[in-house]
Amino acid sequence: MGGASLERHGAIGVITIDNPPVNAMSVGVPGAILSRLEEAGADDAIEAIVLRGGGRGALAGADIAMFGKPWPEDEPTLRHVIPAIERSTKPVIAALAGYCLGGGLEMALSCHYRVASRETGVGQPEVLLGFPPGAGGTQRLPRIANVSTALAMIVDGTRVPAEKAAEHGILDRVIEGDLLQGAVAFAEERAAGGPPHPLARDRTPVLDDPGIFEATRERLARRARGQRAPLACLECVEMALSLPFDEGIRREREVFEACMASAESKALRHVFFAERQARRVPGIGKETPARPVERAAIVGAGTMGTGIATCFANAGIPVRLTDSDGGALERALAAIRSGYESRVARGRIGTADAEARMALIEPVETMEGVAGADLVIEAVFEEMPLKEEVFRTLDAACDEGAIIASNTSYLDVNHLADTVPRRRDAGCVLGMHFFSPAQVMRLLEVVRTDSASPETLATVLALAQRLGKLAVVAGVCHGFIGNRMLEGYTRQVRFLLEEGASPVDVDAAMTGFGMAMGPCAVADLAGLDVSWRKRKADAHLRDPSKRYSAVADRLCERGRFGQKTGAGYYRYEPGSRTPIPDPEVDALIAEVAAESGIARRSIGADEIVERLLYPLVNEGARLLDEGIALRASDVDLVWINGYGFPRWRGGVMHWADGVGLAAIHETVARLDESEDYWEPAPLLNRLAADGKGFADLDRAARGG
Ligand code: T1G
Ligand code: NAD
Repeated sequence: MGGASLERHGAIGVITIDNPPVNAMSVGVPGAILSRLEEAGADDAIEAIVLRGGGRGALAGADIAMFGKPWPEDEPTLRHVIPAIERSTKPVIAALAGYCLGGGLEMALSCHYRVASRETGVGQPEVLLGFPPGAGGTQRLPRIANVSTALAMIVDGTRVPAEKAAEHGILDRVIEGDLLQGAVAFAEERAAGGPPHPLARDRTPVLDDPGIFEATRERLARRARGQRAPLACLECVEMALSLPFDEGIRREREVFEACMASAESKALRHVFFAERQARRVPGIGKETPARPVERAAIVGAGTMGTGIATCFANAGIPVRLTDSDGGALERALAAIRSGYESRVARGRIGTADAEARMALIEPVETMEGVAGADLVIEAVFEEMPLKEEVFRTLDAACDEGAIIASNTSYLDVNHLADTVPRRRDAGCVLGMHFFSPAQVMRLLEVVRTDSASPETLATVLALAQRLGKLAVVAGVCHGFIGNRMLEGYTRQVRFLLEEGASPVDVDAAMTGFGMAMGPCAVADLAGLDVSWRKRKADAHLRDPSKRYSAVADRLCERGRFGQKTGAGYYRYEPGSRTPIPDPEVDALIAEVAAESGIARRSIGADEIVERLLYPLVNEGARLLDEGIALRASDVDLVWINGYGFPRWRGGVMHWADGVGLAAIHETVARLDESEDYWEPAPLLNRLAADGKGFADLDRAARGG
């Protein structure tokens, strides 16, 4: 159990909170802080108190694992610590290092002063967990920083680096060198200066921009559709201006508690732990050595190769890029350069930084040029014979021990490993499935081949973190986790169109649900031609007895490949990405429906949502049963970070648990009677019969 200690440094009492790894306010910690505060207060030799986190110094706030669980009745909480700090007649100085977040920052804001080392980040990330700060953050921060700064921090949950925080008055000093020494020196100065020592509660908020609430409200209406917490944050900050301090604190707590009990918050907390759970991979432990990746190479400088090379450069890793088509290589470099130029123009990165990143990308003319790389990612066309050939050439060109990864979307990576037996036997082949645009999308599916060694996997997982990616491990199958599930989703889109929904109906239902984009708009953005070509190539494999919709094929036959041809499910004005409903498409769909003898009807949003999401749930259950996905929460992460599923709904499997698997099973079984592709997954049958959810399954797998 965590605690807190008190040490004397001359006339300064230093309280160190000790609850590794991030000094969260778990049961026992607030009580220990209170006791140390009392001791320091009673000690006449102490003139001022420094309060800091132990270890690397983080103060991560409330213990998230405790939410929704009962807090022992006689145990003090952070909300007892804060008034005790404010009552202290000796000045209390928060000394911050690493991260100071949530309740950690709220505690620091209640101190008389705050100092921090330069690499510290401060923030109120509560909104990302579905609630506003609940220990006074919404009332104190706007009294310390100006209102628009506080509002942005609380509504968006963004972290502010120490230097910026000092500019905003959140920190009184940024300490160079040893933090403890600097904090003690600062405390001595303030103690010598004598009272009064300022408290946030006594200050008046400064409304620096009178239009800020309205502007933020409008922004949230667009960006945070369907979510409650961001708006709740805004309302709480507004109260800092309209209510007396103590009344504001009371109201903040009410809003906090209501939000904490919401499905939205439950979902976001689920995602927080899911992200940390995803790093736990059977057979890989802290003791598994990860090899350093000092140099990388990418083969294929198309859409994906270009984005992946950018990822490496952004992470400071030298990367070689090659393509059999010299023109493609030139275009890739031009695209990367213009990407950086636009980031410079928008003030995201400095010119020198952009140049430095550009310099890390080295074009090479042949695949032999990848020699010396620790890891090579293949991103050529999605054709097995071509990839086999590329793998063989790479195997000959690469150093012994170098990892060869494929960015294939669907193909059998075990088969690819078999084409390079020596490297397969060394455990050095696997899939690294990036998502487009690779430099933006956070998801990386790490496809674990049967032969991949624990070291290779550990290396790639560590690399993913350096690249800023969220890695989810998937087994080998057609399409892995995400794309395999996608098939049922897009199939139902075409069926619904035939049955009477328009592209606008489908997209509006799904964005209304919270998806980042509707499926028809996504198809237009990604391009309809690639899957069309694939469907034509695989036509002989299709079961002719099963329902098939020709809607997408028919669009492609008319040259409607999506945005790139100015027309797909929608039409587009030249240079614009705004989808415009097109009567020609409506007529085309009606024609296809008539040919198939389908009577058209009007279809409501609820039915659209069910018809598109239930196949995801059903396929997700199959992936779990087959061991392709390690846990349901991994499936959630894939759909949130790769396919625009709303994070605040917790991912598709978490959402399904909320709907109830028995209810979903009933609908799936009913649809199965009249339409192909709906056969309930065995796992869905079992869980529904047992009255269980996917969370129960995950919990059992964790052994608790
Ligand atoms: N509570 C419980 N466990 C936490 C935790 C927390 N607040 N923060 C981190 N952990 C665990 C995490 O699960 C992991 O465990 C380990 O610590 C290392 O974390 C009243 C109500 C601090 C930036 O939202 O953003 O205060 O998986 O792997 O990448 O208003 O953790 O190893 O077993 O993420 O270095 C607000 C959440 C709470 C901060 C460190 N605070 N944490 O990142 O390591 S609400 C937050 C983070 C609140 C008040 C309210 C990050 C980090 P394990 P990690 P990291
Ligand atoms: P792309 O057509 O944009 O680029 C492929 C590049 O590979 C072309 O520049 C081509 O010249 C090059 N190439 C072909 N043969 C080569 C060879 N022998 N040696 C070197 N270069 C060669 O394709 P893409 O969209 O970037 O897809 C690449 C891979 O990534 C595919 O396997 C695809 O399935 C996968 N993928 C694509 C996406 C996506 O959204 N586009 C997403 C994830 C994964």
